[in-house]
Amino acid sequence: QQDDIASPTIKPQVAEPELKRPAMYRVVLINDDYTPMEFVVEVLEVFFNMRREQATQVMLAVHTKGKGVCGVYTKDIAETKATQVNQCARDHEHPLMCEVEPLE
Ligand code: TYC
Repeated sequence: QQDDIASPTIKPQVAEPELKRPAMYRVVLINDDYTPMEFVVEVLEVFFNMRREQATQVMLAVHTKGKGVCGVYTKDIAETKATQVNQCARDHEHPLMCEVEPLE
């Protein structure tokens, strides 16, 4: 009987702190031949809160390199931003494409 007390089968439940950081995702803009540069700059200003100078730099980087990062966010926010950009592009009849890719 004493052994049962010394080696209990019910372990005390100790709450461990949850300290994991959320997975992060890149929102990426893809180059194409038809979307006007000015439209891309405005998209970066409106949806990614960039100033005109930075928006212009990112747009030109996408234009020359083929794609470029607009920002890094948690999954829900990244997917919402990409959806908003793609919808806005469709609304204005531009082929601009925005994608989400996991970081790491
Ligand atoms: N290549 C386009 C042009 O010459 C501009 C552009 C830049 C389009 C970035 C899409 O993601 C893009 N008008």
